[in-house]
Amino acid sequence: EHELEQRRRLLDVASRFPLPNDGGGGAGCRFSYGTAGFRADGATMPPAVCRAGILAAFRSLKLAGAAVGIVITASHNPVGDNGVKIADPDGGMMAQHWESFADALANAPDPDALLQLVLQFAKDEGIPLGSHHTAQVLLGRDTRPTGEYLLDAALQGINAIVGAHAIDMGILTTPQLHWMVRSKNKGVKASESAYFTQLINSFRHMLELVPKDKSGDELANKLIVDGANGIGGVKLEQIKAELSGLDILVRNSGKEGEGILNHMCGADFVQKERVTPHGFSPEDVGVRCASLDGDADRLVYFRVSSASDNKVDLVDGDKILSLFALFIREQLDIINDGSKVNKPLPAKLGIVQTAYANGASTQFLKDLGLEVVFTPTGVKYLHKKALEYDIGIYFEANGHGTVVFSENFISQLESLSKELSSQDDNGSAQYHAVMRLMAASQLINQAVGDALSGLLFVEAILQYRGWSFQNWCELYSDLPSRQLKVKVIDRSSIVTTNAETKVSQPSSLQELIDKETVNYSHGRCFVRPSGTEDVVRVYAEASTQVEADSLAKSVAQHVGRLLG
Ligand code: G16
Repeated sequence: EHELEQRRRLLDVASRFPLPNDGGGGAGCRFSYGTAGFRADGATMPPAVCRAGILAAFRSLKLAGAAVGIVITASHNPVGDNGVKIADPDGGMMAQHWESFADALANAPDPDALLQLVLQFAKDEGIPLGSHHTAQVLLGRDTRPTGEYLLDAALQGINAIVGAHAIDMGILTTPQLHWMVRSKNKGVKASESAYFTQLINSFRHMLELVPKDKSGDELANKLIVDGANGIGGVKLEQIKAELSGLDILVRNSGKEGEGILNHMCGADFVQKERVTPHGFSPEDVGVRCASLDGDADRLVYFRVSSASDNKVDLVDGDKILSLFALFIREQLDIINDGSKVNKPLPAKLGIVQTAYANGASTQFLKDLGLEVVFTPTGVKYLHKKALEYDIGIYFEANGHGTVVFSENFISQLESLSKELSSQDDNGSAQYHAVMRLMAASQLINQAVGDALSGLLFVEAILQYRGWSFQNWCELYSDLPSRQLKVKVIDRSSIVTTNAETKVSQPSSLQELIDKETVNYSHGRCFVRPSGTEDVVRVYAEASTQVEADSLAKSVAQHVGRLLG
C-alpha cells in the first residue's frame, strides 16, 4: 500500500513540474549538476529544483534519516539566475558519486521515466522506499526574487517522498544552511541564533588572546563591507553591534533602492574587474574594505588605491589563505617549540589551491615549507582534499575557502589544554597558542567556505599580528593575471586534465595554448568550461599586465575559432 502511495506521489509531482520541450538547462541544454549544483535562468528552474527536493529526501533516506540540506541560490551569478545544491549530513557538498543520478533525475523527460529512474535507483542503492523510514531536509534560500517559488517547488519534491519531513530555515547565507545541517546531525542546536552566538563568542575569544602590545588604533578598527546587495550584508547588520573591537559599515546591503544583487558589486566583480564596487568613492581611499558575494560564501578584501581613478588594491582568496596559513603555522610552531615545551603536538598541515591560484601565492606558501596540493575548481574538490590533513586550509582565488580541523586533532588540542591548565601552565605561550587554534576551529566554518566567519577570522588575525592592510598586501606581489569568458556552441566539448591545467580535448587546443604561452616570460595559461555559466573560462598569467592581457586574448581567440 505504501509503495502504491509512493508511486502515485512521484507521478503526481512530476506531472506538476514538466520539463520544457527543449530540456531543462536553458537554450536547449540538459541540466547538469556542475561545479555547484544546477544553475540556469531562475524561470526555467522549477523542474530541476523539484527533482532536487526528491533527491535530497532520498539522500536522507539512504543515510538513515540524517538531515540533508538544500540551498536555493545562484551565488555570484546575476540576479535573474537561480540554482539549487544539496548539502550532505556533514555540511559539505553532496557526495560526488550521486551526481550522475542527480543529472538523470533532473533530465527525466516525463513522469513515467522519472518514476522508473527513482525505483531503479532505490533498488540499486538499497533505499527503503514507501516504508516507515523517515527523511529530513533543511532548506534555505537567498534573496533572489525567484527564490520563494523555487522553494515551494523543492518542498513539493521533498513531500513526494513518503516519510520525508522538510524544515524551511528561511532566507540565509549559503554557509549558514551548511552549518545548520552539520550542527543538526551533531546534536547541536541548528538555529540562526546558535550560529551567530558561535561566531560572536569565538571571535571574542580570539581577540582576548591577542598579545597586549598589539591592540590596534581606531582607524584600524574601521572596516567597510560591500554586501553585494545580497543576504550577507543583511546578516552582518544583524550582528555587527556585538562584534567588539570592530567598527563595521555595510554598503550594498540589499536594502530597497541600494542596487541590484551582484551587479557592479560583490566579491566576483571586485576580484575579476579590480575596480571599486558601486557605492564606494575616493573618500574611502586607504580604508580596509571587504566584499562578499550574493550568498556570502566568498570573501575578498580591497582598498581604494587612489582618489583619481577607481582602481583597487586587491587581496584575493590566495592572500587570505596565506594569512591563515601563516597564523596557523605560527601557532603550531609555538605549540611545538622544542626548547620550551615538553608536550609537543605534531600536526599535518596541508594547503589546497586550484589552477587559478596566483603563481606568486603558491611560491610564497612553498617557500614557507608548506605542502601545497591542487584540485579542479569547485569547493567540493578542495574541501574533500583538505579533510585529508589534521589542519587543511583551502581557498580558491575567487575568495571561496575555509580551514578544516580533523576531529582527532581537535580532541588532542582539548586534552593538551586541560593538561596544561591542570599544571598551572595556562599563562604559557603554548597554552595560548592551543587556545587560539581551538577558538579558530570554532570561528571558521567547518562545513564550507563562509564569508562572514572568514571575515572575522581575518580581522582577528590582523589584530593578533598588529597588521595594517598594507602589511598584508606586502606578503608577496601577485603576478599580473587576466580572466576572460568565451561563448562557444558547446562548452562540454572541452575536456581538461591535471587539475584543469591542461586541455585533453580537443588536443589541438592545448598545442595552440602552449605555442602562445612560450612567448611570455612567467607565462601560464589554461582554459576550462565553467560549471556555473554557459561559457569557457580563460586564465592567463605573465610578468606584466599587458602580457597577461595579450596571452589571455590570443588564447580566447583560439577557443572562439575552434569551438564557434
Ligand atoms: C561556485 C563554486 C566555486 C567555483 C565557482 C565558479 O561558486 O562553489 O567553487 O569556483 O562556482 O565555478 P565555474 O568556474 O565552474 O563557473 P559560487 O560562489 O558561484 O557558488
